Amino acid sequence: MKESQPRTIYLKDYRKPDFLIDATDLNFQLYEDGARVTSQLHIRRNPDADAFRDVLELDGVELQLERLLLDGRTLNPDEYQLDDETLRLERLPKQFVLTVVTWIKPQENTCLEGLYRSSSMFCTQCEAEGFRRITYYLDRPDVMSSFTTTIEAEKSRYPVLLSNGNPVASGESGDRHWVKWEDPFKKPCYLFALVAGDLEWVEDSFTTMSGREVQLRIYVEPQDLNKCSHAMDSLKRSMTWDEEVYGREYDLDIFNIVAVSDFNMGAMENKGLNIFNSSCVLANPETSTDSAFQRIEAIVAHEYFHNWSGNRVTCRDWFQLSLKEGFTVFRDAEFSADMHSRAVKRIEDVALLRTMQFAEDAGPMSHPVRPDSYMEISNFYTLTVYEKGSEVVRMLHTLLEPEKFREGSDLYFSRFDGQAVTTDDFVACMEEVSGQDFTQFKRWYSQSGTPVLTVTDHYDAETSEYRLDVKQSCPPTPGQQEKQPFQIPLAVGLLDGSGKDMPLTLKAGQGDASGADGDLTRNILVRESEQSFVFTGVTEKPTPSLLRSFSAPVRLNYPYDRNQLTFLMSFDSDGFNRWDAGQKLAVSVFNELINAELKGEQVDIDERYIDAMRQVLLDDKGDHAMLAKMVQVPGVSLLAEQAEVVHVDAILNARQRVHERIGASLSELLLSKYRQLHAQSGNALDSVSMGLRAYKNACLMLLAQGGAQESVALAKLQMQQAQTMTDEFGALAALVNGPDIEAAQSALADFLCKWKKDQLVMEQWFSVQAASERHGALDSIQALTAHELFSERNPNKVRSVIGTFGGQNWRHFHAADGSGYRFLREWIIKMDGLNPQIASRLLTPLTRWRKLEPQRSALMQKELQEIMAHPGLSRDAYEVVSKSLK
Ligand code: 0A1
Ligand code: ZN
Repeated sequence: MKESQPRTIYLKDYRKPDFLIDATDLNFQLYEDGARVTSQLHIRRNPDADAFRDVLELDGVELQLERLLLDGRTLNPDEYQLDDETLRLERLPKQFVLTVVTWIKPQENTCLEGLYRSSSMFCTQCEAEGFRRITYYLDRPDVMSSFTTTIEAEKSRYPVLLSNGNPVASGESGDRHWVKWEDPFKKPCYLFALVAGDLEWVEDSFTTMSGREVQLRIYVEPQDLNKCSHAMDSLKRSMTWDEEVYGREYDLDIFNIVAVSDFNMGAMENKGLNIFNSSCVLANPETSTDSAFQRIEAIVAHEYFHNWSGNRVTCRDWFQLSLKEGFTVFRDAEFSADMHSRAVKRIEDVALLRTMQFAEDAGPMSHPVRPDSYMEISNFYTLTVYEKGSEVVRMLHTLLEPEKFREGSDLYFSRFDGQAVTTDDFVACMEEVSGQDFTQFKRWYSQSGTPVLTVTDHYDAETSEYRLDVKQSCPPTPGQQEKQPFQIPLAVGLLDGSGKDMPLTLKAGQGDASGADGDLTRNILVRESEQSFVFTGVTEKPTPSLLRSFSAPVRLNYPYDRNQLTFLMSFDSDGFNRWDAGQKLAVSVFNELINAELKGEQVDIDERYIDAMRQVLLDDKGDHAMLAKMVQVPGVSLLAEQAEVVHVDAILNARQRVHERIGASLSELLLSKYRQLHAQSGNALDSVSMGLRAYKNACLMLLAQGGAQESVALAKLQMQQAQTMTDEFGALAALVNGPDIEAAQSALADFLCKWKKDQLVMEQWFSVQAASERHGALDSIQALTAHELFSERNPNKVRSVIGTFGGQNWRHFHAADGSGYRFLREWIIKMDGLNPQIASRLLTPLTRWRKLEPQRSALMQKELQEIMAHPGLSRDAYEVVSKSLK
């Protein structure tokens, strides 16, 4: 914890390292009261240093230095300087071996960075700057070294000893044993990993495209052995996909995954030894929902894909984080789209982007995809770096089209293999293969904020010309008042009166577009702040379908009327835009209700919205996963994000009215749809069955939220008879959000009784209550935090209760008396003393205080000020709070 104000690090200050570490030999002796780490660093001056300074500054945090040797000679304390974060040595030879012996205490490590304990094992998390909690090192990603790692521990407690690469030697003495690992690939220390524990594993193998056999293992605690097969299958599918789509082959003889229960994030791509939050890898149909299955498949793929996009080619500095994360998210999204429904995957990703990333981009922590400064890098593992970064790569993919994009990625991987590079290097490869100039495009990396596209149109029946007038702007964001225009691919289709796509011909000299004349979708290229595009041969006034498949991460304004939206919902050939038309319709209906309520007026719910829902429910041919998305009512977070000022009560009342109205008008249809889907859905794990279950449970939830009493009996029965967790949990959620409180309470009790031994199922049980308007009042939340299965040391539990309450429970978190805010503040302060990364993430909902109506805004601000005044606040929390209050 820091007393003084943390320092800001700037991209513009980047300098190459003065020293390089060619080889790193590590030796870990693990004990019950601590660990001794001996590291031998083979160091030399960097011949390419910007301006060589003969001062070696090694990073180190909370280390006890036991010995320091230079070329075998022990150094006296007056031969080096040591402070809380640095070990400094001067007047060094050109090349030398530094031996560092440190004593660390994994047992007392509650921040879960560096080496720590989870259950009965030792494990590590080094990204971004955790390695400095293990030993003194040049903890920066552009210092790449070869590693050997010897782990020694008590044999009976820790029969499994793992690190990166391949095991090359092992031995025993007395009750202790050791294993030596060698990683042939140079890597930055953030990719280092170690695991020691009493683990079991499932094993499989994969033959790569060049015919090499790779041994695959997933290590778990013994009770979880029956939850590994899905991750293993996902891994093999990912390996095949990366060979087929990117030509990328795995490079070691072993690929290991370990599941740990205490983990700050989802998973980590350590070279050859991926470490996963158990919730992101373990699954079986009895204990895991279909969404969990899909999430696991995507995360396994994501971490595996990092082996090339991240590990073989890594980041020069942490400002380049999106180089690996944006690209890898794009890769995993395409993988999931290929495995399941492309449109549904796109809908899910865009929904996340629009609710969460847009909010981030409009808030006090707004930053470019490539940030230009930070205080604590852990705060920049954000939706902007990951999801918006992926959208930026997607736009490059669109601009190049698949073949050229693949050429560009081949060039990138071959040119920079084994190097630490920048997002500019990545874009340069795409420029080189395509001959396009991406100078303007690169503003997507350097400018923050969500661009707004305002489109109007004009049809001229006489000339058969249709003109789109496009304006772009981007609101000011912290540190960036003025923005330059972006290069935006805007995918357009034009529907004729019967709902068919018209062939598109762009008038020459009116801007450019990808594709060819006659195509049904064209990506017009918006580059100016105001620009017009003219289509010729348009024989009737069309309905435009704009931003198809969400071709750019922008807010789009076009004055659609509700009839046009229902028309697009039925006929747009772009699945994403069919769904989006429904969203736009719903949001416009909600806004009408909200605005009326604020003026003290009463308006009726537009019948066209209810009708549109009815049409979806009557659709017997559509893809069920897609229909499940189409019937979803926009969440409070989306409505809040789109509002200028958030009036919580008005939004909640509008939602209640809409739910009641759906209940009153559509219950019968929902019931019969539910019954029909229930009879068909079964328990198989294929995409079709998952779609059926998703749609069925969406219908059940709408019935429950609409107050239909029938939903209670149906949900109870579904819960009793469920053969999958999707059905069991879907029913529980419907009861918890339904009209019968007693039924909900007894279902929660039964569920607890049945599943209390399964930590991951219990996380779901905690979060369904924490999110509930009915069951998540503050006293219930407090009771959850006192529950014997809750632990403040376990990030998943904290997220399930406190994170869910702050992020999703709009009714009780935003209680008008400020009690929800106070409660969150207390938890943030408590967590900050234990695990600053978690504390910092819990802060997010409070940082949105400026958008709320005045009373709530003031209450939230007051809590932030209290946190700010808390002595010893971590750098993580300090950065978020101080920027929020600015
Ligand atoms: N690179 C990982 C994410 C990750 C980042 C930080 C962590 O600890 C602080 C852990 C994981 C990924 O993208 O999956
Ligand atoms: Zn990643």
